Amino acid sequence: FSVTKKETKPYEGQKPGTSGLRKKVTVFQQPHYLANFVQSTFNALPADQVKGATIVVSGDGRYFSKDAVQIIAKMAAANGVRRVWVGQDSLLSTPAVSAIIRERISADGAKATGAFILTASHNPGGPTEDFGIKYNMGNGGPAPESVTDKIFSNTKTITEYLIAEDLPNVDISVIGVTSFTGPEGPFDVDVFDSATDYIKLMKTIFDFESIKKLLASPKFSFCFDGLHGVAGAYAKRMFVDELGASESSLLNCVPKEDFGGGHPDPNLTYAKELVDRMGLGKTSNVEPPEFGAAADGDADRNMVLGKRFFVTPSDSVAIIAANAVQSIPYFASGLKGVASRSMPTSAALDVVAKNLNLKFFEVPTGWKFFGNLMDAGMCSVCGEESFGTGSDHIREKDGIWAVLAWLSILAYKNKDNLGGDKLVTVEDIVLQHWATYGRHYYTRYDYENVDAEAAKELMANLVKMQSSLSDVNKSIKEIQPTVADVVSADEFEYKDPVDGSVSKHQGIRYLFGDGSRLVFRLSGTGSVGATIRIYIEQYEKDSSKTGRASSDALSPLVDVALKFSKIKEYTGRSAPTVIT
Ligand code: VG1
Ligand code: CO
Repeated sequence: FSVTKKETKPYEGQKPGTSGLRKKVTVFQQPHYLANFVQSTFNALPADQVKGATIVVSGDGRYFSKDAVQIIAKMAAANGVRRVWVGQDSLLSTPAVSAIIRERISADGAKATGAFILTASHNPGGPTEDFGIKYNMGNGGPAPESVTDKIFSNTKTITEYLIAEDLPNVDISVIGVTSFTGPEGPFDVDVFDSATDYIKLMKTIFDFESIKKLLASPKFSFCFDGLHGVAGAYAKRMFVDELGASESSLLNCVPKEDFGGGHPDPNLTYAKELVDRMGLGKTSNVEPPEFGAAADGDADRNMVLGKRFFVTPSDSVAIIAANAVQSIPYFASGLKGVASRSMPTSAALDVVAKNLNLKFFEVPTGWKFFGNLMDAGMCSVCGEESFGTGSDHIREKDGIWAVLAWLSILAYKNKDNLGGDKLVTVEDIVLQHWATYGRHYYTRYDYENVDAEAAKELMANLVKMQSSLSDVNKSIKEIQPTVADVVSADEFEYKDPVDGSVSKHQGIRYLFGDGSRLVFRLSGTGSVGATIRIYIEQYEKDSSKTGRASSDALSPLVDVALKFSKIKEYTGRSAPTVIT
């Protein structure tokens, strides 16, 4: 093949958000739009991570992925990349990409130095929906802000990019290596099975035999919803072939370019079919399974449900941390001293960390902040309120890992009981956890796609109000006289303890005397307008009061959050789009 230099002009707005660049497919289909971003990324990397390098290119299989893979392969070839690794049909979950960067070795001993992950995660897919791209580094984690800032600044000045226009398209539905020769030497496209490396890694972490026994127990029943995302490329191999679950326990596990027209977001609103099946939605006469779970489009998120019971993600990570050492072989020698969570995530994990005498870190939203801590051996288990849970086995959150973690905990708690009358259930485990550690009532209100200017003004007002706590408390008391006082208020700022880098403006916090919190942030993953997130949390230590309905317990604080922020006045919205 030969190399062509193409002239181009910068596009505005190619700033990577919380997790890469996410826009409508139609935006990505503009001439050179994707190419500009890819070249800007190559130009932001050290030369040895491009020339002669091995790079992974794949994603959640959403619409436009197959075109994007071919464009990126041609550009990689032209930029001197030695080979690209592609999951069959361009399918690789975000956690599997991370695992492949870290674990996979080519026949000649090469390892990948990075990856283009093609996903917009939980955003809908299809010709009029979203596409996304992000770059992960050699440690398997999302590029840090120092790199994404460089990529963004390159997109603002780009004038040309390199592409091997005459490189034929490679059939990525077929496993195998296709080799080419260019001006600088050989270039390979290596298409491989999407699931093998990932399953191999999971086997080194979990005790598959004990999970198998649990799934085989007549008392236990299991259900997994792939929401038509990339999790489907793993679910049958993992849960059916390896662990012995029945095929009928898998829902929506055929990956589709448009996610079946749905919103591949594992929460109580969008994972409707699973929610109904678990007895939390439409009533039915069929007895729900004991355990249910779902993953998002790129399978890095998870939702865990028991029979008629929802586990909040903030509780989930706390419970995994509290039980990891006994239940999961990977952690048998102890957690590396540290658990950590993103700032808006509830403090349930903090209480566990304190109890187990583990140091813990509070980082800004987005998985990239966990990577440095993990690389430095400071963090084993971490999680986010947004249905993200994971550990230092890779550098992304990991939906299927979280399911296996919960199955491991259930297997451990029931190991002498599989033939008994009644198994220890998901609900039992959570109630026991609350009895030991107290409960963090928690909810998040999302106002999606609101006017960006209005959102900015609302946030600016919340920052301005922070200058006088006495005024804050006066107006809060007028809304709800019974809530505690706000004792501090700030914008969250994080100094990375490993590299000293500082991230500012990471969310507006109002902290109450009784441990309650209100947090306000703008989403960094949307593709149009702005999304305002309000996080509402209240801690209850008294075990006689941990059994209330979450919405009842939180109702005064919710009232304060909505009225104090004047959300209706600013946005014209009388209700959130999604409540989790
Ligand atoms: C959201 C979540 C955040 C998560 C991010 C990426 O970001 O709140 O916790 O890390 O999505 O997840 P934001 O900026 O929209 O609040 V994923 O599964 O979309 O890669
Ligand atoms: Co995701």
